[in-house]
Amino acid sequence: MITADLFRDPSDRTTPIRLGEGASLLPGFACDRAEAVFAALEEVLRQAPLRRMRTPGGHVMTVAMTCCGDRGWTSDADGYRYAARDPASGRPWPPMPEVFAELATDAASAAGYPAFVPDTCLINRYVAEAKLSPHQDRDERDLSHPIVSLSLGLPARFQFGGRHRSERLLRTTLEHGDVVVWGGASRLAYHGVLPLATGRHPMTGDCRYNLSFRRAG
Ligand code: MD3
Ligand code: FE
Repeated sequence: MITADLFRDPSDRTTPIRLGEGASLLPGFACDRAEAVFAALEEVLRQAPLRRMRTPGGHVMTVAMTCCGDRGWTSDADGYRYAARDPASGRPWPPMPEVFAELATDAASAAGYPAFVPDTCLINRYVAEAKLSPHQDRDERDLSHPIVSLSLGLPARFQFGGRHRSERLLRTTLEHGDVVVWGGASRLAYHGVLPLATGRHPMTGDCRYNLSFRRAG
């Protein structure tokens, strides 16, 4: 068997599910604040519009991205990095909304990482067929901080493995309101998102958003 589905009881929206060493799925953790988070997201997107970035290898990503907070992740022909300004506008990234930071701190705490304070949020938007190939996130200065990830809108098939690309990938579905906290040994796990299936969600329409809260500086 190449991949395996993780057991989920759809009626259980409270118990953390262990995805790996240091990684917890909190099903529906953000459902009750999704409306407030989405309103704040729309305001951020007005100030720093989503854009499809170019990879150092010369491809244009299918996922559209933007950021908020003290710095933001960007990619272009020169490589990947965190920068204090939005290269599209030359202005600082929009400030991180309080509802974002509070959600990230609360989720990290529920997963066993007390006092997590993000300094950036990377916002990904997937439309049908958009995907993210397996990769590691290692551009942050101190990899002892976890990453907190929130899914909004259409569901996605998410895959994750180990610290080496050769390790077997497991799959799970990330749904609207789900939060995953990645720390410890899972912080350097390879992970990716399979091409998004067409659909419609009452909050987001034909797309999925993923917000990942990080401490990059
Ligand atoms: C596992 N985003 O932006 S979030 C990314 O759904 C990214 O948009 C995906 O991977 C998305 O870099 C997945 C879940 C996630 C985020 C960071 C991780 C999983 C992670 C870091 C280490 C291990
Ligand atoms: Fe990632």
